[in-house]
Order: sequence, then C-alpha cells, then structure tokens
Amino acid sequence: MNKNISIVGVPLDLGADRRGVDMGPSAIRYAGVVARLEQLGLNIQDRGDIPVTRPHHFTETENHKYLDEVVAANAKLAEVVSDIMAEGRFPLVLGGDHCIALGTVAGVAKHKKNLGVIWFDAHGDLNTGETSPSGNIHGMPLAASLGYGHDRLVQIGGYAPKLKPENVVIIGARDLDKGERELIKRVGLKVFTMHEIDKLGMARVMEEAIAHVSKNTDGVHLSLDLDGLDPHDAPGVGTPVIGGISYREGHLALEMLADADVLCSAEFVEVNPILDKQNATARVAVALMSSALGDKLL
Ligand code: NNH
Ligand code: MN
Ligand code: MN
Ligand code: MN
Repeated sequence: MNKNISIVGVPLDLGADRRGVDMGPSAIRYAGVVARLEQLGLNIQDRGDIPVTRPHHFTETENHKYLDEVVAANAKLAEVVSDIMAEGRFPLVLGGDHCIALGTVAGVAKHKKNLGVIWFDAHGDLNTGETSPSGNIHGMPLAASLGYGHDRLVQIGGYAPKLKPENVVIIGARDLDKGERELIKRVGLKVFTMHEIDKLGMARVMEEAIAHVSKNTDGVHLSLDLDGLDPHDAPGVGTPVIGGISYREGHLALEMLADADVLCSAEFVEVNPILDKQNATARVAVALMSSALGDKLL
C-alpha cells in the first residue's frame, strides 16, 4: 500500500441545497485526521484547501445550480489531485459536497486508464440536467464521470469519459431517482442496494464488490458519501435517508478494502458540521479513513 498520503480539502457547498458542508474539511481536521493517520505509520502531507469563490448571487444554468463555480473549483481540484498522483502519492480529498468527485476522479483517472470506483452512497449521483429533480450538481458527478450530462461537467480536466461502467460499483443505495434507475439499466452498472446488504451481509457484498472493481483495473478510487451510513451514526449530512449502513458495517467494508490493497485514492464527502451532533459525523469519517488506510484492531 502507498504510505504517502496527501490531504486536500474542498470547502464547497454549492452543489447541494443545504449550506454548511463547505465547513466539512475544517470539521474533519478538527476531528484529528492528521494525527490519527500518522499513528498508522503513514506519511501525511496536508496541502490545505482548494480556493473556492463565494458566488455574488444565485445562478442556474439548464437545471444546474452554480454551474460556473462548481466547474471552476473542480478544474482546480483536478489539477491538484493529478499533481499528487504524479508525485506518486495517495490523494485523500475532504469535502465539500459530492460534486467534488468530478475533480477528484478527473485528477486520478488521468493516471489510471482503467480506474475502478467504489461509490459508497445512499444515492446514485447519476442524474443529468435532464433528469435531476433538484438541479443540484452533487446528484450528478457519477453520471458526468461516466460521460453523461452537461458538457462542462463531463469535460472537467479536459478529457472524457473518466470511467467505464463495468469498473464501477455503488454500495448502500436506497434513494434512486427515476432517471438514475434508467441509466443504471442502460449502462449495466453494478449496484449493491441496501436490499443486497441486508440479504447477503456486508462481508459478501464487499467480496463481490472488490472482485468487480479489481477486474481489469489499474487502481481503485473510494468515493464515500457519509449519507451512505445510517443517519443514526452519521447525522451531519444534508440529505439523510433512514435505513443505511451501520458504523460497524462501514468499518468492515473499509477494512476489507484495505486488506485487498487496491486503493489508489479516496474522498470523504458531505460532512455538514452545522447539521451534526458534536462533530460525530466528522469523527466517523476519520475512523472510516483510518480503516480504509490499514488500521488493524490487533
Ligand atoms: N438524487 C437527489 C438529487 O439528485 C439527491 C442527491 N443527494 C445526494 N447525493 N446527497 O449523494 O438531487
Ligand atoms: Mn453522493
Ligand atoms: Mn448521498
Ligand atoms: Mn475498525
């Protein structure tokens, strides 16, 4: 496993309706991410935050809220993440709402022609401007990374598509919009909904998921939306959905991922300290990062 980790924060909340997720990077740092990962014997470099400009007023472009600001921040993020990869380090990106996956994936996939992705989320993030019920870009990054949606999102980083559908799995889905279900069927995406997790158990789901994303890929990116967890364990998220993955199941999933030793990059998104209870969600995020990066209980 790559022991050289570079942390980058993205204080951006314009992809979502609830304000406050822009404070996610601060909350996760406050929860002790650097010290916790250093304890694992990792070399941690904190590169600070991507500069994000405050909008002067609300804008909406063809059912995309704050398209200019989202594109600008993600273009910068893609460059920084690509630089980290070029240095042979592991990018660990702290969100921010999930629209930042546009930039992270663009930066990572530049160096991995067959990138595998584990998308841990209550949602599919497979909307386009045509299908989105909200106009929020955080519901679109997986579609855009696969080449579907607004050209300015699809082309972040200057190339497209970033991902092949057969290299992606979604885990934890329980709130999929109509257009998202259609895209899943059309491109044949592998999705482990809560139904499969309940029925098969997390261990079996992760065995299958890891096998799926490791086949014919040259690295795996973990995109973890904290709303994939149950709101009981991760209350500080903008769009909580009951019936999610437990804290323990989340740990098991990421410990199995660490054991498989396939990750090349990761991002933890949607931590909203305003909606949180005493920074619990940021602390859960740090605990899960630690599991994903090799924490052993013994
Ligand atoms: N599917 C909804 C939308 O596109 C909600 C997306 N919200 C998320 N996604 N938090 O992970 O607006
Ligand atoms: Mn998401
Ligand atoms: Mn979500
Ligand atoms: Mn653990």
